[in-house]
Amino acid sequence: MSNVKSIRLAARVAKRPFRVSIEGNIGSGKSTCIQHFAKYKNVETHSEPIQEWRNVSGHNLLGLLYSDLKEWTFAFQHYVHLSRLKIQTSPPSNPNITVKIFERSVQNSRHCFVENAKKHKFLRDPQYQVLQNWFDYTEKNLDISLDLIVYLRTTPEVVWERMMNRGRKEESEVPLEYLQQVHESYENWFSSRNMGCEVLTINADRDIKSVIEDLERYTYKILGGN
Ligand code: UDP
Ligand code: D5M
Ligand code: MG
Repeated sequence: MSNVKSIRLAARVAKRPFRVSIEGNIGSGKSTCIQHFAKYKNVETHSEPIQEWRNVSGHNLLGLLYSDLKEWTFAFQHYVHLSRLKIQTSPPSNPNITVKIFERSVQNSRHCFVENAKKHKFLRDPQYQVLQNWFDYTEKNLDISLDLIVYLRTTPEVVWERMMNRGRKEESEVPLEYLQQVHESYENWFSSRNMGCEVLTINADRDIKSVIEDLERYTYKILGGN
């Protein structure tokens, strides 16, 4: 149980758990780091539901995405949007939950992957506009706000190597260039004026032990303390 007494204002007023999104490039260590917080009884953790993306009524959407980004980005973004909405807005699993920590966010899809897809023409303009309409509607009508972002910042070469060593079959042909694009999109997103919440940046090129030590140091903040 954390000793955090004060969960920050926005979450308190909205009577919902404090929301933390763990962000970073593919292979930056998000899924590994998120497990670290599962030990707290007042924390609910959500890794990305990769297994769901691999089996949409028998279709492997993640595999299709990387087989042809131009053909499948539109469908993939719709499905990811649904996954992220469920995670971000679902009520906590029990009344003791005061903090929700999840891997990536609706905001990430919008400002990072979808912007990247538009820039590199994986989405055509009508498709991009349809997605923008969904994001606008979602933001206006549902509370998807974040209270803190933890950015596991990496260099593309480091995470490309990790991704290759991890050996997910769908990602086996993903070139370094794609991770460079995703990195640039993250950097652009986080350099924008109006993030809506604090961004805690951690150097995640280092070994996982050092990254976890940093996260330990920031536990109070990550668990909603001021
Ligand atoms: N990994 C690593 N060092 C780190 C973080 C992760 O070697 O500092 C490895 C980890 O064991 C996994 C891969 O890199 O094989 C990607 O980690 P993870 O799936 O947690 O990253 P994500 O893609 O979720 O950000
Ligand atoms: O992310 C899991 C995998 O899913 C990785 O190949 C990136 C991909 N992903 C996740 N979200 C998106 C969006 N919104 N668009 C395109 N691709 C996406 P990992 O970082 O390995 O945990
Ligand atoms: Mg992951």
